[in-house]
Amino acid sequence: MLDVTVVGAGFGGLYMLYRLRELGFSVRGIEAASDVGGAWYWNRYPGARCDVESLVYSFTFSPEVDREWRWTERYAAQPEIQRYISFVADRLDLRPLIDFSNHVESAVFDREANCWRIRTDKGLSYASRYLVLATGPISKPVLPDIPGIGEFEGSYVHTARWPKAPPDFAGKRVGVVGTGSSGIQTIPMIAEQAGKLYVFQRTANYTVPARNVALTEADIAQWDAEKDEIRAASRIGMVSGLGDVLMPEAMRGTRMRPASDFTPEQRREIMERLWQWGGGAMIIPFADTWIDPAVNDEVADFMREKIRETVKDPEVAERLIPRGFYLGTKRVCVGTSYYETYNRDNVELVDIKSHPIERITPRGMVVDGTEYELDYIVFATGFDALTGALTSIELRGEHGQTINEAWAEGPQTFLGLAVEGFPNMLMLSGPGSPSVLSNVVQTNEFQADLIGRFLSAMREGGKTRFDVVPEAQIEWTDHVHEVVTRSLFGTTDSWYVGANVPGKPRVILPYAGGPGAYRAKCEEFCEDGFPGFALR
Ligand code: N01
Repeated sequence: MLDVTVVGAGFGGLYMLYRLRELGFSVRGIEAASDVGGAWYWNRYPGARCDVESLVYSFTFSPEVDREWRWTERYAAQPEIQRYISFVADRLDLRPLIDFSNHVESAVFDREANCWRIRTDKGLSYASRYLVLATGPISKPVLPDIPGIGEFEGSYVHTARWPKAPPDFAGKRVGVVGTGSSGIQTIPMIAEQAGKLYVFQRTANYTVPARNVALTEADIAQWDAEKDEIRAASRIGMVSGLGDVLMPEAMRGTRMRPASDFTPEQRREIMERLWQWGGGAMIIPFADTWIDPAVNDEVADFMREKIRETVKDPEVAERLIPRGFYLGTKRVCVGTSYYETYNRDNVELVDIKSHPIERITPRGMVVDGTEYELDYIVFATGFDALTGALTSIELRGEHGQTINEAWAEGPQTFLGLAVEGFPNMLMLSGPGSPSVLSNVVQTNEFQADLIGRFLSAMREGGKTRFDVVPEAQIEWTDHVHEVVTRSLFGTTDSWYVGANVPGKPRVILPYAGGPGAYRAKCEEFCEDGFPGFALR
């Protein structure tokens, strides 16, 4: 029997494998894709690029990797990130630990044998004392259920399942549905190729300019000097690490302070500087942007002005202006030439909020009685986030109950790490953890280290089974639900609260209390002998 099976070989799964192997556990990885990379393996649509800066969207645990890898751009594109993850897998000799091209269909806890029995679609099976699910927070794509989709005579594709042989849009009529982070990255790229591009927009979101640039020798030298400090800040902050790498110190400082520390003129100047600096920094220019509605409105108004300045047709500009939700409560997008793209003659914005898509026909898509003829439809329609990859596995706990049943009213976890009724099972970046509301790479590292510490303590204490204590799960889940009421996050229908998936319970999915508070809770858990878990 294996000690541990790790499902998923993205950033989290890879590091988990490494850590457990270093600690002397027998461990095996299972990955649905034919290569490492996780989200970065699948999301290879044109324009796919990380909207967190490459220097800080990297592993921090390995001096060898740090020394030998050199990022070329401020915001790395998908191919470079995929090369990075491959480099790490090779450098640390992790590939031999992984069974690729195997999708886990079921994982069932066997009470008698005290182990997880895991099966894949290719017929591989495993028995493992512990199960770690590193299946990724945004890995299960959602295709909208639009009548007639099967009759479409052109081709359609989801951004998160982009074929390795990419579609050739040259001169073609293309429709993109969805204007979240994926949509706004791919729309400008497709517009450059397509004969005609229709963007079907349901909700206008905020997009800030990335202002991506090549990294210079001087940038790398500055990073080397500052990286320990920046990484330390980005481990604990929701704010830091979002766009402030290589930023002058004075600009960084203002982001940690509430808006009321500044006069209206100073605030405007700060926002203008951040807008020009580009990237995620503008998402949260003041510490209370996501807490105080008045501050949020002021930042949102600033961005609305920028959209009006950029888009030449005032009617189109008005349709692109986000309204009706607080800035940041739907994830703000970071893009390149997004608003400028609507000044092109071959791009047309179609409003599907007031008139939803009626149906797909063999020739195209019907909205408000008009048939838009299309050769391709690109669905940039997002993910069943945080829980989708887990609930799509037949995951059965101690009494045969599925995770779907356990989470019928929304996910309940202890520290976002484990679930009552599912002994010896652990998650990385799962619901109830800071996950997508933090630097995910660093949170994965933290959780994987914690799991390593915990399983080592189990081994040293001669224990082979842990169970989440029901009260501990209730307490943590209540805290996750309570802490979100202190911010504006719960106010908006977004994938953060499961609102994008029909029938999914509407509850906050990630822990919104910040990675610093989360780490402190986890440290207490380790230092106090793992209360919340019953060990035997
Ligand atoms: O998905 P989304 P995404 N009919 O859910 C629309 C990460 N990411 O793939 O807002 C019509 O944000 C939907 O409309 P509405 C990042 O965390 C990171 O873009 O629901 N429209 C929305 O416009 C991001 O937040 C990077 O009204 C429908 C869009 O589709 C997360 O992944 C890059 C519809 C979906 O937006 C998800 O981003 C890309 C329907 N039935 C993504 N259903 C990085 O750079 C949905 N929509 C790191």
